[in-house]
Amino acid sequence: MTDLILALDVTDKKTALSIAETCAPHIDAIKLGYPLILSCGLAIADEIAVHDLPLIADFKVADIPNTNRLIAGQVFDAGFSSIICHGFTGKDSVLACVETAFECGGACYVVAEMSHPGATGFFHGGTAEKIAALAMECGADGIIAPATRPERVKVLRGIVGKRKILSPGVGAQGGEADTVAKLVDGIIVGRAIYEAGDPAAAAQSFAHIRKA
Ligand code: NUP
Repeated sequence: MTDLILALDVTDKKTALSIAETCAPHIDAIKLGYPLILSCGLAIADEIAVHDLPLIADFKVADIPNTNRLIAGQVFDAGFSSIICHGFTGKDSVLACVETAFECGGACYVVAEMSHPGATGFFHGGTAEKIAALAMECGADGIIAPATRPERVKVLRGIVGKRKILSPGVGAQGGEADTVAKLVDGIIVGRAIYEAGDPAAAAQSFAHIRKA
């Protein structure tokens, strides 16, 4: 069982609501990030919440502990169930997100290694491994690891054990759902679904990884 998480990175409110509605029966969670929230405001979370799916806030929070705490508080007040933060900021900043998530009954995921080609410049050479270990030390619920590099996901799995791995990069970035789904707890898919002529059918095309 691997979750299918829709990355709803559209900027038009009507489009976002329509895609959320048609895809809802075929997905396990919806991830909202800067594109939609900056365009429509945080309150869009309320309108998307009607589908009763967990909402993940992908703000990749990366500030000092006090600011991280304030950001995470806003996210959970708005009805999100999870937050994504960066880990390179260090233990105190990550702890601020993890603790706020815990206090609010939510979850916190730490970006261990990003999925785009340029990410190798900073995340390789031991950094991703250190961040994954830090995430575990801080009690995070899991990490974000790249579907574009299954071999790296395997390495990071060795560090996080049974804690969750959510993995973006399937489809538009070249990652293969079937390969990575076996290694992770959730795949995050954006353009391959929301840019499809029929987003619901595109979401449904991942049904086998949700059952496997
Ligand atoms: O390393 C990361 N890569 C990545 O693509 C961390 C992320 N959070 N994401 C997000 O996943 C990205 O911001 C987008 O929302 C989604 C992938 O979208 P797509 O490439 O499937 O369209």
